[in-house]
Amino acid sequence: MFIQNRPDVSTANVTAYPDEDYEPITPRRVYFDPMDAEESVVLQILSDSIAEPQEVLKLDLSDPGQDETIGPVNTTFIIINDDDGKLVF
Ligand SMILES: [Ca+2]
Ligand SMILES: [Ca+2]
Repeated sequence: MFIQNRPDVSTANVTAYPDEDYEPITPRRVYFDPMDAEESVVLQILSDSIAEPQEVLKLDLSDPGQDETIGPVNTTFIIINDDDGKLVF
């Protein structure tokens, strides 16, 4: 029997700000085929012209379908490296 795992994926802030540093993803389904451990999600990073430290957001998997489970790792962190020059302290 062919059963897909269909959790939701969504973005959450750590130090990056939605609509300022990245386009947030409201919870949406991703589809894992049986024995499939990877799926791709396109995330839009928003550029600015401000020199700033690295910014961090995360992708969370949640709300698996009925009779489905999510493994112990349900979050991945994404680091946005600044490309606007050196910070001066
Ligand atoms: Ca920024
Ligand atoms: Ca910047």
